[in-house]
Amino acid sequence: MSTKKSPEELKTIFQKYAAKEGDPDQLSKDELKALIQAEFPSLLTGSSTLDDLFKELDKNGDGEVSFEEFQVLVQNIPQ
Ligand SMILES: [Ca+2]
Ligand SMILES: [Ca+2]
Repeated sequence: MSTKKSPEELKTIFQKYAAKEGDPDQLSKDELKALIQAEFPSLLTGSSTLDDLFKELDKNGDGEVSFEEFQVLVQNIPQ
């Protein structure tokens, strides 16, 4: 199963999960967790934990992941 998604699909996925609580344009850690578990479970195999991923993604350290920050994750998914 390929995890490759088009930019439009990614935006749709991001918005679906980001809108669950708080700022609809930002993923909280809980929202990121739900997104990853449902859409990219392969990211949590091996040594990466959700905490590691979240820290890595939240480049500006505001405690939430924006769509720009989220795209970094997707580029790192092994195809
Ligand atoms: Ca949110
Ligand atoms: Ca951030």
